[in-house]
Amino acid sequence: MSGSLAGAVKQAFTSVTGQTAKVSDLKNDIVDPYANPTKGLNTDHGVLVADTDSWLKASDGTHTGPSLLEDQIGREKIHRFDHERIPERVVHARGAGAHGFFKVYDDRASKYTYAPVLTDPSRVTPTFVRFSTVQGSRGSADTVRDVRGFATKFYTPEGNWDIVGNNIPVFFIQDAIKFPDFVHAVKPEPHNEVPQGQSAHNNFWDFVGLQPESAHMVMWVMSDRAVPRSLRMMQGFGVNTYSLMNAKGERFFVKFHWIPELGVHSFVWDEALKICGQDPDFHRKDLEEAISSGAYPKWKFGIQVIPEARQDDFDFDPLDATKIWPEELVPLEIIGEMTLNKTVDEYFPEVEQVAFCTAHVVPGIGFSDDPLLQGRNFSYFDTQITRLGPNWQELPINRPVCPVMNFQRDGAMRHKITKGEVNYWPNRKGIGAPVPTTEGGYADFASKVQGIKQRVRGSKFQEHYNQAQLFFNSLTPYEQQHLIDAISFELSHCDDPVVYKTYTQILNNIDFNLAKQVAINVDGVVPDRPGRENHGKSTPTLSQLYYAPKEPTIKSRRIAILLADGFNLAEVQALRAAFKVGQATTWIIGPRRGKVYPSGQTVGSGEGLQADHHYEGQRSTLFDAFIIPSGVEHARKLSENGRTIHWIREAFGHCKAIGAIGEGVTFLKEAVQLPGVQLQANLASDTVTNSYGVVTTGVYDTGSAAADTLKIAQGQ
Ligand code: HDD
Repeated sequence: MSGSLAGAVKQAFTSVTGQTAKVSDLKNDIVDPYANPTKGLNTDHGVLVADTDSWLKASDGTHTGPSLLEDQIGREKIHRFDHERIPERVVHARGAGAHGFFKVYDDRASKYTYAPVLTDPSRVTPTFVRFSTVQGSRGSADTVRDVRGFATKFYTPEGNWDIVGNNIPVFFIQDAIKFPDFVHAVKPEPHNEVPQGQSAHNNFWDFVGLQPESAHMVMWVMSDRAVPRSLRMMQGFGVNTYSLMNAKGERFFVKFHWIPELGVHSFVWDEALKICGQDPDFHRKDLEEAISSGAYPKWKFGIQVIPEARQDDFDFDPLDATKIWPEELVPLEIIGEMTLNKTVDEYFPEVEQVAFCTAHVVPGIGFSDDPLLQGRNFSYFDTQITRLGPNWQELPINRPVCPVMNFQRDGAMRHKITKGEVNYWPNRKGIGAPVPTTEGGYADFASKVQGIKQRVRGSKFQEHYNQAQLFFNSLTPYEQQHLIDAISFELSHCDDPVVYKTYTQILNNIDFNLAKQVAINVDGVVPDRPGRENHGKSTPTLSQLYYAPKEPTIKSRRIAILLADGFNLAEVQALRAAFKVGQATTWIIGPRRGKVYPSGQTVGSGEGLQADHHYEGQRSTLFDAFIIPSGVEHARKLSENGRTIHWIREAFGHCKAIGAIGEGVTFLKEAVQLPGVQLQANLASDTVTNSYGVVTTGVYDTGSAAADTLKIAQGQ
């Protein structure tokens, strides 16, 4: 791009600020039949259609008669329908996406890179993010145990930049050549296409047992990280090692991080399993609900940087994707943030057709010799050709917001029409036509390469257990227990003893107690001594707790108020108002979807309060917290109903926040009368009692409700 053209592009881009640069780019492609009604229904070639309900027939009026092939309108409809499906992604098939924007706080990263997207604080870069699960197909459930994809497209004036990351910072394999083997092993088995949306089967555990480089990643996938509460409450990682180049011509290795504003939170396994059936679309609905209600998901953006000259200074190889860079050794520098503020208008053209590519970088950002990244740089472009055709980058969601001019031409589904007599370079036209530029073009970092051609991996790539131990050691005791339970669940689903006996032996290289407990649970090989000493090191940044927001928040949390007829209306109104202030959403759950009647109103004829769901319509798993207000009749009816007792018992078992007032406390106490549970509950005064995370009070001052309720909901 010539200098003057580059300037004009930058100006055009920044004048349309923020996310609107991409959103407005898409405007011409968006059809809204409701906002601009056309005269009628058309065929694809624009002819008005009078009847879209009956195929053209040879009928005598009494009998239907044969359908005629000559009906071009019927044929067109069926042809188009027959070809609606495109191949789903070979991995990460199920996803949800949203538009947003990215900003850096200042220019501090300019010591590492000259990429304006990372250094110019006046820029608002439009982004599109697609979150995904890996194993399941497009129709699988959201809350399965799996890695989550976190792929971000930055539409910059210098071209598109994609970070195609995950919510886990490491990967199963070190070298891209193993990817087909790994994916075949984790996907449904070839003979019966089982299982869907999970790794709990022989082939996955067989493979990882024979491929010990996956040990570290297996720890992460069996931890709570793999059952996130929300796509908005997980970290994102670029995983691979990229490079940054600065204006002085120096090069740095870099890892990219996303840190969610709301903290990192997970389901307990039992909840995740149940939601797979109760609401398989839970995560994509949660994303849509948050953005639509104005609770925009936000992440801080950080980089870890290692100067090229320090590559050999660590006991791990910084180019090995099965290793993290511990933050004690390589600090995380927070340089910006991303907000998602717009849901998609139509799923297929946006979320299904968005196509990422690790090789999409902009000037100032480059690659490294990370052997996983090198293979990925080949694979992504290639897979889009199968999914979307060779002109996939012209699709509205994928095309850059800066001009694209070159001599790539033709191919299936070419959209653009390019003027001019020449489609090659060099050509007689020269300046004025697209010419390679000397200013602002992508510059490869000039580096010396030497070696002997051979199929090898670096010497530090041979060590597989140090960081698996580091991760396990860094978890809190309950996080460790969840991990032990998860591996036990998965190995219990493997029926080949070779598989589960091998894996319990692998575990003994990570932690003796971990291996012993799992082996006892699943009939594995119970060790009598550690397979390898535990180095005992830990680091706080690996536990989810580390990311808890500084101020507790109920923002975007789903709070259910459980009601029966005869409840205290003033309390419910005060609670709802308080939750609204805290930006939580409140849901009234009653005996019927319709009016529920407070004390003082006649059931069936009072003004009532509209319930969002009835007891059978939803389950406790779908909410973060519960409130049971006071009311004599209401509490009695709740106590008599098996389903409402189950709501509260299940919520209690899942360690959810539960609040109860007055007679509501009596119901709550009865419902959670479980072996070993001695709930301290306050029935007598307005003092708030907190026991097992259950918050109770006998009397509730609805006048000062807002402040109090927020404190209660935040567990203070
Ligand atoms: Fe990959 C999709 C993330 C290794 C080959 N990958 C895909 C997506 C994500 C990742 C988030 C979904 C993108 C979307 O939403 O459209 N993949 C990763 C991460 C990896 C990784 C974090 C390890 C660091 N992937 C990896 C390797 C290869 C691939 C080693 C092949 C050599 N990945 C693909 C693919 C996919 C893909 C086959 C399927 C659909 C697509 O690309 O667009 O090319």
